[in-house]
Amino acid sequence: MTRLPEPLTLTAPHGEGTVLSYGAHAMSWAPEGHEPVLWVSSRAATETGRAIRGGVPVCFPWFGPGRTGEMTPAHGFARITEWHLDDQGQDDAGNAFASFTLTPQDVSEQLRESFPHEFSATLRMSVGSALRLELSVTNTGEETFEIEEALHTCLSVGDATRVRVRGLDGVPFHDKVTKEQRTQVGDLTVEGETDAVFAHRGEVRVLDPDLGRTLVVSKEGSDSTVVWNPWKDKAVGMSDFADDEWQQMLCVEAGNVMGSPVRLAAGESHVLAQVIEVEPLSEDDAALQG
Ligand code: TA6
Repeated sequence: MTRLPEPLTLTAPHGEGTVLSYGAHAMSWAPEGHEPVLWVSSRAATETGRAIRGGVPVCFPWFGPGRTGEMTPAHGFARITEWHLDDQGQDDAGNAFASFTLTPQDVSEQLRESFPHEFSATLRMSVGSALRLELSVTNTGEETFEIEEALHTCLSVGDATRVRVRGLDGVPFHDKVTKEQRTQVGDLTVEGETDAVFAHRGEVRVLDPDLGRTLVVSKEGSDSTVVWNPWKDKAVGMSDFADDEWQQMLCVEAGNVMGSPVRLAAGESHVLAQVIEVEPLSEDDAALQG
């Protein structure tokens, strides 16, 4: 294990962020005039070889233990591997961006055995008044393969027990806590350990009465939306969670996981994107939480 690389700072007129080449890991983003939007644990790993708790881990080429339920490391090898910075600058809209690539040659031989395919992955982070993350995967080999992927976005919230996630009403989901198939009714609220994989392609809005803001989370090329909060009991058992931090975070993840893998024939590519913007909380929504 070695110390993490220095973060790359992306500075734009309407926002600023930081990203590591290790895992192509977005670590921070704050739009002009707002508090930081991404949460990172105070006990997050500071050395390579371990996943970083918080920011936006890139889950690839599998999610969690994979569809076999036995894959290691959890969430694949991309987030614990050094990516190559291959471009950075300002785009025509004035956003600051950086782009990283990963190929099998960058992955340790041992980890590569779990996914013996030729691929090229690119993670592009763009910051300004919005945060845009794009994971593009190309099958550069001769054989068709399937992947799972997710942008495991950890949002900073004032109090997870008081936020409401709007946009999932009526959406079916797999409850990873109870192992049940269920359907969401109304806004999602966090009343215990929450670990849900929704069959969902649209936008969600995270209403945060304590920070007085709405985080608008939209996406492209994604059939799964994952919502996760470990709650206090599970967080206490995680060394990279300070005991009370679970209440200041909520993961809302764009992905293609479990029953919605991405299948790529030779030469095919797929892009998964997530965009986060900050809006003020409406008076009606603020009143909801009292
Ligand atoms: O995205 C939710 C989830 O799959 C949960 O099941 C939980 O395991 C979380 O990811 C964190 O995973 P990690 O490997 O980063 O501890």
